[in-house]
Amino acid sequence: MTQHTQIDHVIVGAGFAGLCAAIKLDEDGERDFVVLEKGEDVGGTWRDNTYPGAACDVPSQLYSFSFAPNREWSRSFSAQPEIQDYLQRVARDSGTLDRFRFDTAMRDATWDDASQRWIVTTDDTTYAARTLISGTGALSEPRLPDIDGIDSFAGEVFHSARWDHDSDLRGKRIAVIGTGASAIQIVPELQRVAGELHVYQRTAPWVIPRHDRTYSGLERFALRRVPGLQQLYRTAIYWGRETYVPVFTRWPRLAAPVEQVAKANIRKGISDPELQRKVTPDFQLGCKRVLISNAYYPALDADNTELVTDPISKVTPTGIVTADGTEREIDVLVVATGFHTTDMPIAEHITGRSGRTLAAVWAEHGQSAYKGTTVSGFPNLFFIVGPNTGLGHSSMVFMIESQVTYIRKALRAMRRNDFAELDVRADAERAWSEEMQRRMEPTVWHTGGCSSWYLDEHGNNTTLWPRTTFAFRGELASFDIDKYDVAAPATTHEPATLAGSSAGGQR
Ligand code: N01
Repeated sequence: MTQHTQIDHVIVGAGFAGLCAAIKLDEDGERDFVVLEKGEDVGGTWRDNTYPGAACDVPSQLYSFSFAPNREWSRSFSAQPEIQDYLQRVARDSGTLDRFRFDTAMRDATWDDASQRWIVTTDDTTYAARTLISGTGALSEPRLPDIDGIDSFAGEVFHSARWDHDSDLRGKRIAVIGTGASAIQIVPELQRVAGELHVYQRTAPWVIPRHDRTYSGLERFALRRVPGLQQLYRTAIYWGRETYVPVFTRWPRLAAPVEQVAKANIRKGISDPELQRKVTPDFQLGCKRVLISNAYYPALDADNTELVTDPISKVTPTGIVTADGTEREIDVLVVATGFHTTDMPIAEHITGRSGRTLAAVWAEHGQSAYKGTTVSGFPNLFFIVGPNTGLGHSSMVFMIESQVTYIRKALRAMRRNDFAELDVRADAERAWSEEMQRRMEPTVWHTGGCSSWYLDEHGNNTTLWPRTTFAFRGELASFDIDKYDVAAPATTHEPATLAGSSAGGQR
């Protein structure tokens, strides 16, 4: 019989989400946990996305944990190495790294009713865990395009999130498929070194200027030394960003002046009127993520770059053929085609009380989770960055901290009341998801005339949060146990009772 390692919590993923969970659980005295991380380091998406030009499009001051402010940011929008350094530093300083297992993927997690635990397997260990906390996020599994012949390409090919740094790109003929947030950062860097650069655009994105700058020595000194200054700066940026919410969710037409700014950005960066026309979006700003760059349009306008808007019909061993029959020969193919966002891969590996995987459950109506965190029939499973928690306008770190607060309160309720199980009620989860979809109706993500990774195959937006981030924080500020079925440890054969309250159903 397999030996099970008894443990309180298994946390999956060591990016911002998993790291935050580990630190805060540790702070609460919940020290019996392991963090399973398939990569070799902390950082998650910031460890994986090392492509040239990788940087954050959320201002640096907002892009850190509230409990671990970074006094060292060198510029207003940080580049990937600085963010990765920050995460490594926070992890080191937290004193929790002894419980991180790197190069260790979670294979499967199955709820076991008899022991009231998650049986979690890795290649070499089987854990029996009281709770399972997923911090794998929505942008971790690259989505490769389903293009005829792509496997036959004989040159080098890699996804933006799996950059091959051994590849010498100087003077090469390079193709980039995609014009999303990753591609617009990559293209200017490649244009500088490539012999020829072909950018394959399916949909032109909105790109506004990037107001990025290096902090002066005086600013850095002041941010480090003047009490409260950094917090003030952060707060000002936070509230500035929140003003986008009513525009995206209620009155998308208010974004018209920003569209004019974006069009001016096109005219500034591109001289050729035909190219200007090709890069002008045909949907409302905000429907897809609004991108920021000063370098993208000039790179497209450069002599060694061609923007290809004819659809790709196939890839051959030597190049890419478009619908008009033209074949462009290339040496390197960069696939910047995004991630599995509405079909979280971890869901295939989690089996709940009914014996069905989460992927099978979600396949029926699309992914959903109560408050983006808990799923009915999957007791003691908590998501961080779960369904409908994504943002287009502000920092995910704020959402992550809000969810971790909710999880901590759930764990405290379990300890206080000696509950072995918390299972969100199906009606509560359904009502939450229906409210999400009702709130989505007037948003630009539905009405803006684009197709985006925010929407699933049913046309539902199961990725973004449709309200302010402070509303999210408010919703998750306390643990609403009345929305949960609870159960006492089976060995006691006693029904669970809630200390000081009659709320909450019992199994
Ligand atoms: O991916 P995307 P990404 N044939 O899905 C195209 C975050 N991020 O990696 O628009 C041809 O946005 C697709 O075309 P279309 C951020 O949240 C943050 O760029 O679907 N083209 C699109 O142009 C972002 O939203 C930062 O018509 C195909 C592109 O590929 C998320 O990551 C930086 C295709 C995919 O764009 C994902 O961004 C970078 C096909 N078969 C990323 N399939 C920060 O700065 C897809 N495309 C924080």
